[in-house]
Parts: sequence; C-alpha cells; structure tokens
Amino acid sequence: MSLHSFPQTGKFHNPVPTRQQLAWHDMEFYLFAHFGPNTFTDKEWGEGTEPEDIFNPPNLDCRQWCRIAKAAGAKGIIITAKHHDGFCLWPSKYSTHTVRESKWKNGKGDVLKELSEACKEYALKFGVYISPWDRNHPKYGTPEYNDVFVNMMKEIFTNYGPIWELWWDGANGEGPNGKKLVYDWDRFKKTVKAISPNTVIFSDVGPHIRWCGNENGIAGETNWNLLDTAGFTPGAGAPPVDTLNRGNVNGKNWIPAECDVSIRPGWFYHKEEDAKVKTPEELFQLYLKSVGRGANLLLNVPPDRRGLINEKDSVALIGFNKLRKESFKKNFIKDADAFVISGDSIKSRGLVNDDNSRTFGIISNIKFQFVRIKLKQSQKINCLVLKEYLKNGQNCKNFKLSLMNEKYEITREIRGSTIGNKKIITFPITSISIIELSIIDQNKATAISEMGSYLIDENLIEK
Ligand code: FUL
Repeated sequence: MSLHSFPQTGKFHNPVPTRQQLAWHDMEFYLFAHFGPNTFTDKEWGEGTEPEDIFNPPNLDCRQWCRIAKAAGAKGIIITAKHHDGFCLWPSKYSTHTVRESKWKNGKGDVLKELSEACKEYALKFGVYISPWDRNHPKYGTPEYNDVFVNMMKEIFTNYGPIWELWWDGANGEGPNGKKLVYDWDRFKKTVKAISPNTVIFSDVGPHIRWCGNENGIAGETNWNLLDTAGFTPGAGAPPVDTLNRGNVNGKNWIPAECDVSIRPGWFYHKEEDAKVKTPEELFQLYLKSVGRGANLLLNVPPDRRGLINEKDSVALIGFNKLRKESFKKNFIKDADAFVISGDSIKSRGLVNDDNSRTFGIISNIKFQFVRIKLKQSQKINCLVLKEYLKNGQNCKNFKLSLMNEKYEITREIRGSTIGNKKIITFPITSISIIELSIIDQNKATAISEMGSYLIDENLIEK
C-alpha cells in the first residue's frame, strides 16, 4: 500500500534491485552442495590428476537431498558442477575428465540432470557453482580455455536450466601447464545474459550478488546492498574484504551480499568431521548474523561418499528449522491495538504488520516521523524484526527503537544502522507495551514493509 510520495533527503541517486534480485532477496536461505572427487579422496582442493573412477557414489539420490532441503526450510540448492580439480559432474563435451569417464553408472550418470530434475519435483531453485580455475584441462592457462568455459556454461544452461543462481568462484591458480588463465569476465557475463537473462550471477563483485568477504557466514552489522565495482574484478582484483562485508553506503550498483559457510569445517565431506557438524543453535547464530543482517545464507551441506546427505547433517538442519519456526511463530505486533505513523493522518494497522512485504509505510526524518505500535497488553519480548521495502532502494542509515511501558516510560533503547531485507535484533527480555521506530538518518525516505516482535529462547540471543 503506497500512500505517500517520497520526500528527498539528498542527491543520492538510489540504485534499486532488479525483479530477479528482489526475488533473490526473498530466498533468504538455501543449500550449497560441494560434491566431486574430493568427496572420495578427502581433499579440499583436488589436483586434477585424480582418476575418474574415484568418483563412484553407490547410492546417489538427489531426491533425498531435496527432501532434506525442504525439511530444513531451505529454498534451493547450488551444486559444484565443476570445482578447481576440473572434474565435471555432467558429461561435458568439452572435457575428458567427467562423470562419463568414471565407473559410476558405467559412465551413464549425470549429477546435474538428477539434481535439476529433483529440484523441479520438490519446487526448489536450482543453482550451479562453476570454477573457472581448472587444474585438469590441457587448455587451461591458454586463452582457448575461455572458450571451453563459455561452452561449458552454454551446455549447462541449455541442458539443465532454468538455472536460478550461477556461482563464480574467483580462485585463479595454475593449471597443468603451470600457467594461470586471464579470465574473460566480460565475455562470461555476456554469455549468461544472452542465454539466461533471469539468472542471478554471484561472484566477489557480482554483477548481481556479491561475496560477504568471509567464509564464516557473517555479514556486516552495517550491510549495504550497494557496491562500487568500477576497476574491480572477482578474485584477486576484488575490493577489500571489509568493503565486501559492509557494502558501500553510496555504492552505484545494487549488489547484495550472500554469506557462504559450511555446516562442517571443510567444504567437502570428510568422515572425520562427522562429530564437527554445527549444532542447530550454532546455525541459528549464523542465521542471525546473515539473514538477520539483510544478507542471504548459503549453507554448505556436502553429500557423503554414498551420494547422500549424512544423517548428522540432516539432524542438525531439521533442528535448525525447528528453532526458526518456534522462534518466529508468534508475532506480538499482529495483535497490536494501535499502529500509527506520526506526522500523518494515517492511523492504520495494515501498513507494516500484514505479513506482506509488498506493502509498506514510509518514515521521513524531515518531519520527525516515527512508527508507533501499541500492544493490547504488556508483553515480554527479546527480539524485533524489521524489513525495509527494497523496491524503493535501501535507505535507512541509522535508526532508533524505543521500547516503552504503558506509561510511555522507556524501558530499552536500541540503536542500529542499516535495515535492508531483514534486520533481526535480539536483546535481554524486556516488558513492553509500546514500540517506537524512528529513523535518525537516511538516504531517501525509508519504507518499512514489516515489523515483528517475538519472545525467543533466551539461549538463542545473538552472541
Ligand atoms: C572457495 C574455494 O576455493 C573453496 O574450495 C570453496 O569452493 C569455497 C566456497 O570457495 O573459493
């Protein structure tokens, strides 16, 4: 519901997300699957010389992966179609180091086919990781490998699409001839744009989604969906990691952060890490520090040597989903009596508590406006959730939440910087009757689409 025009508070040109990026923000949490020869050799970076026969998962079942992804509340799966060792999980025409050369299913197997079909069946988005570094391919290190890479991407898009997200690793090491390749990123981008314009492309610097600057799954507390990319490239030519972590306040492009992290210490499955799977509580902490800071969470759950998601990981994932469901079951704001945006004649309950992130209320700092919510009765809470209406850009730079009792006495004041797609704030239990959100500083007027207040398990408060 848009009831206002947008007051300008500066000359900021306000980048906005594309339709595909907006849909990406809604995805919030999805799985990464590192799978390939490393699964069988216990390496993290294969040499590219591993015999193809080593890849032989006896019980590969991508539908099992999808069932577990669903039970985890994840919305998609991104698979390592080709990691640095060059092994292709599909029978590529452009390589002789693929599933076709392996014993698995007598060379007739195709992991991308099985996973893309299973994702369709389970209504999950399907994404592909493909490393331009190739430690096996004889052409790597010569300009012709750029042709190979482009052809491989065309093959993937043609045979297994739609590909929702394409994940470009920026690593750029030496190949079998001891040389590094100069990657032709512009050509790679043009190839994907021409063949699959709806795909969102991740790399350190986008073009659509950026790396969050670490592999611990943690976005900046201040996290702009904006980034300046002029003069930068993925990999060694990327901006400093703290810039990737926080974005640029006046960045010229909408390139939001994705937090990649593994449920285990390594990216690939290693039996000796079975006891080191992150607990549901640890995963919840990561959720607060990624999704709760406006980024998306890409959680790696590596299939084991059988070709199945291991029981240890599935138990943790289901526990993690349970914690999220329980925590966010009851939004006390839903029962609020009064809901006002001051400075306007609006007195409405429907603007930011209708569970619809496409409706919003606008807060302008010019008129000292605020959103005030009056609960029916005093409530104990320890968690607040804010959502900014991103179609209008990301505008809030600095906000204040005042929690008050029924006499309008402040019981807690919380300050924060950016809001973005979602801001989850946790704090010690506080009794409240009134919540007031004021925007202290912003680009254009901030549009808030949802607010929530919850009482979560005290052990889950952000650490
Ligand atoms: C890195 C790679 O080198 C790791 O092996 C892993 O795939 C991680 C997600 O990206 O750049």
